[in-house]
Amino acid sequence: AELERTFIAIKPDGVQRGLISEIINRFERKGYKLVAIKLVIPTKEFAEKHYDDLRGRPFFNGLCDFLSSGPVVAMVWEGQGVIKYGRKLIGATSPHNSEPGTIRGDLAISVGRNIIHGSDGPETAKAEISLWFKPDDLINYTANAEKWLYE
Ligand code: YYY
Ligand code: MG
Repeated sequence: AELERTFIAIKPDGVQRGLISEIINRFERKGYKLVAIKLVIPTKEFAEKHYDDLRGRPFFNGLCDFLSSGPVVAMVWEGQGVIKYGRKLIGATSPHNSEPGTIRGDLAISVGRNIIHGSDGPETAKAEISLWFKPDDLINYTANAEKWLYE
């Protein structure tokens, strides 16, 4: 149905804590469609590109060190409203402010170990998807449940 796509990444803390399936499950059971996925250890330079808009912030260096410190699950999820609602599923940046029921609210404590990344708007979604994936990595297919998810 809807071709809106967002970039979602499980950061090294989420991977090491065994939360890959827990996080994927929340997007999957909502009804969103997985269109790309890979496990990758980003270089520091790549992490800096990903977080380019945060260059100059006091936590920038530590954040990029952290993102490049181990395996990351990089994904693209598709569905109606997935960019904005994906951020809702994730919760506020600081887990102190994330509501229970959200991924960060339920599963994380510190802002610097908040286990997941999600694009914050249509422009960043487009930029992040093309930074992390080649066009050929994105799989176009019809999910069986689509006619039960969309009118
Ligand atoms: O998009 P989101 O991940 O919710 O927050 P951003 O403001 O884009 O910051 C990216 C990343 O930086 C955040 O997930 C944790 C880290 N960070 C931090 O360590 N300390 C802060 N005060 C703000 C953000
Ligand atoms: Mg952000």
